[in-house]
Amino acid sequence: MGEDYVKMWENLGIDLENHDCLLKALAGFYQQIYLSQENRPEGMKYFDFVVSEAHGLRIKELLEAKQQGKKVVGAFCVYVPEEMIRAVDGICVGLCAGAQIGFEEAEKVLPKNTCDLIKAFIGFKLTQVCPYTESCDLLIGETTCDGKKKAYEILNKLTQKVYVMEVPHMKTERGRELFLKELFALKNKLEELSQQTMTLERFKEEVKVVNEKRKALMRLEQLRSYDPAPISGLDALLVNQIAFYDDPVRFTQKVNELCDELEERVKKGIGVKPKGTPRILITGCPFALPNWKLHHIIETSGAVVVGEESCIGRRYYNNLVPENFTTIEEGIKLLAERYLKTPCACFTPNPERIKEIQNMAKELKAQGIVYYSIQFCTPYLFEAYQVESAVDLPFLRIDTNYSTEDIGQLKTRCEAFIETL
Ligand code: BJ8
Repeated sequence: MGEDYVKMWENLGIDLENHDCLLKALAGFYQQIYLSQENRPEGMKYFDFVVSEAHGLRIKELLEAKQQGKKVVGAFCVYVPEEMIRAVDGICVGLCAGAQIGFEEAEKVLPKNTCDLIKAFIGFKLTQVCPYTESCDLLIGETTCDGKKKAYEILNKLTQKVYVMEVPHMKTERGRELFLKELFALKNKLEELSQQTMTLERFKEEVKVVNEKRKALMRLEQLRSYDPAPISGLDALLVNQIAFYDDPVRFTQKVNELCDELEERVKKGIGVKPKGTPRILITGCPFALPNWKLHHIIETSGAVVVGEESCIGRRYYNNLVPENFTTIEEGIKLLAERYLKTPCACFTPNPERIKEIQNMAKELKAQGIVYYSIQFCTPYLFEAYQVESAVDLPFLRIDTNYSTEDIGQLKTRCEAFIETL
């Protein structure tokens, strides 16, 4: 990344020394994990570029937009509706973190038995390494799991920028009413922040923009159903991760271009791995950027990952918001319905998730399921039992964290599992 960004990072309050370590580590991992893959689609070049400029050009764009009066809003969960943020001229960025940075500092303020996703976003803040967090005018938290809920109190103490929306834990009539009221309250908060009143026209426009992004991601997923798989799980994961940072219109266009190329590959029978390579569906916790560990292990152990039942995956792009509403109230109601279809393990009961896994396994012709939970993530660890009893495929549970220490052991387990498929 160019020298000219240093001033920008300094102005944002980034700790340049810590940040430099992060960028160097990231570049090394990227080279080793991504650029060493064979037969990657040409269309991945754009996403490589986005990664290389994630802390540079994209931050510059955000800061320029802020100068024009736009607000940058950070979110940690796919229950936060980006359509509403965009409808008041805001820019939504995902802030979940997928690297073991600042854990020593984080463990001074969080219990040690907190999941790494939470430790990472608190650690990133405490060590001042995330230009996205530092660019945000508002951070939207949500009442999903206990760890996140309580961590937002600490994050607010550190930033004074956190707004928490209440997400129910049951999809009952009362739960739905609560969520709808929360979306109306969020609308007020966003209007107050942006000093703009949401208009019907703009809201409809942004619903369409986000729908188009979700459609493109679903198109990409469907292309992974072919054998040989035209794209690696690692590359598809990267596209899904970038969905939370990039400009949505540009991103959608690039995903569609990539899909055009993949369709050509499918027609010609070109794949990233030979036909007949064992196919894995991953289900579980989200893979925040740059968490590529499990995909890398699986794909260097003789299999290909063909889908993710995850928030960095189908939970994010499945289900669209109908676009034919005629009032803002009606639109928010449709938005609430769409978001409440997301089958997060923080809900009880959560039978929709099992159905989704079964559908995905069938549609993507998966031969085995890898159940991924981040250590100490109670909701997903608990749900493993229900999922395992309901699916009719070989099943491997992986309970891990962001460290590299268990890679050898996980690789041995994955190889043994894949051999049985
Ligand atoms: S909709 S999965 S993004 S809450 S891994 S922090 S659950 S202890 S991330 Fe999530 Fe929204 Fe649900 Fe998706 Fe807690 Fe588990 Fe940690 Fe987690």
